[in-house]
Amino acid sequence: NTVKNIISLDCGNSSYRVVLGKYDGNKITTEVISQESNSMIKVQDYYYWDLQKIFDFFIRSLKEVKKNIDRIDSIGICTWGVDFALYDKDKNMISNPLSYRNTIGEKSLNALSNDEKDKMFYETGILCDKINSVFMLNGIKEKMPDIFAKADKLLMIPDILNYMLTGVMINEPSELSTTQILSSITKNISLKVCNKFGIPRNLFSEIGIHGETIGNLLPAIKAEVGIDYDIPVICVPSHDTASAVVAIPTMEDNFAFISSGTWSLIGAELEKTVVTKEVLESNLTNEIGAFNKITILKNSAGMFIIQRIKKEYDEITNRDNSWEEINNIAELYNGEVPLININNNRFFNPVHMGKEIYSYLTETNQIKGDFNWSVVIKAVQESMACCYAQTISSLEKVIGKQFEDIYIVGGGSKNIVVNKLTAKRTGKRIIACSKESTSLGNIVVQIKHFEKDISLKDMRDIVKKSINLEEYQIENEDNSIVDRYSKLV
Ligand code: LRH
Repeated sequence: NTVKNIISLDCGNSSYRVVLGKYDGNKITTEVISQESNSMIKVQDYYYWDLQKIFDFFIRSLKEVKKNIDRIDSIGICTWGVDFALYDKDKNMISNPLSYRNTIGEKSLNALSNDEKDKMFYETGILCDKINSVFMLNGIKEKMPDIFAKADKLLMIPDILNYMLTGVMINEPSELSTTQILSSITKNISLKVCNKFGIPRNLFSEIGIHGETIGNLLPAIKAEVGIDYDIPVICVPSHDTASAVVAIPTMEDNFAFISSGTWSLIGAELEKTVVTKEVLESNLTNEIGAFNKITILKNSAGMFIIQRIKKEYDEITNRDNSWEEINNIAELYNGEVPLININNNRFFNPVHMGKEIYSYLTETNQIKGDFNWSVVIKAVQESMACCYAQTISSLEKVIGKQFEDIYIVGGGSKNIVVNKLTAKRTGKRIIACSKESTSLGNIVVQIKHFEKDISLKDMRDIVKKSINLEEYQIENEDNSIVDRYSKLV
């Protein structure tokens, strides 16, 4: 058995990285080759992503990785969901992708009646949410009509990178389901949604199939990187959540997960979408996962809030504080557990996160007196755990299953404080998996290019042999805190 050298590019909102996975026929060893921070760039009225910069980073990383291995065998791309760019009929990107943290999409969501929102959910399986691409696309139509008129194709962020690398345009299904234009029930573009919003059906390309080749690296890129053989770019579950869920090391069909990064995706894997009133009322959504599985989940604010707080605290202390230092500040607080509704819109993109949280705590009579960081940080940690506990319990109700274990995947799985609190508030066993779960999932799916008969279970077995797990279990001592959290507005 020769070792396969498999490359993953995983782009998150706060950083992107290239990971080399070496697969020896049994397990994968991973190495982070390079990493850079990512951020939205505000130009005049809008926040944009810089895709050319990410592309350049990837090419530099390929040059780097090539130095130490004989051959790159394949490549797969994952990114966050919902964002996209429009291409004209000559296949040129019309403008850099806007970030979902812009507000231009909100108007068209707010214009929908409750009945219309419910209908959108029953049609697509996806919960109406202001970040869904369908609303952004509508915002573009209204605010940037010339751009919309010129649009011939819509590519999601990973589709853009795949296109830059291969010259082939496809729409990958897990990522496309975050638009709310693809129905996760039929797995086809919803003509009803297209017609309702005046979105041309032909903006969409062929829908990719997981494990198949999108195309080979373009000759000019091969020349730039300095290689003379073909490298296939594989259609992996390119929504980071979908790849991270592949990397859950279990042989069970019934498991709960938290994919923890900028966002926290709290959910379970199913064979079919569940489109009931209960799902709708619990704010759950049915996204497309790997190999046509469904991930039913809640899209919750995640590490974004605490990352923002750290940034603000770093700025005022004029140094790069470690996470341990940040956690220690929270430990200084010993009053009653402070709670915020982490999904309240006021925490979506405030000017000052710390102050916004403190105002919330004051307004809800949880705290008096001058601003202090301890209570703010404590509130975020505690509230994240409560949100997880509340969501897992509504998930259990709507799908009629009980979970014993919760797998935490992604960068946030290394947040020990939140892991322990989650164990405490859920009363369940928390299994923290790999920090690089998205890349592991991405890499293990690429194995299908070399081993056609490999199943999703086989992939999870490979992951299981490849990583170390940390477990947390704490008696659930007080349910009243989760109840208190559930009542917050
Ligand atoms: C998580 C995620 C999430 C949302 C958001 C924009 O990284 O992909 O599922 O779609 O980013």
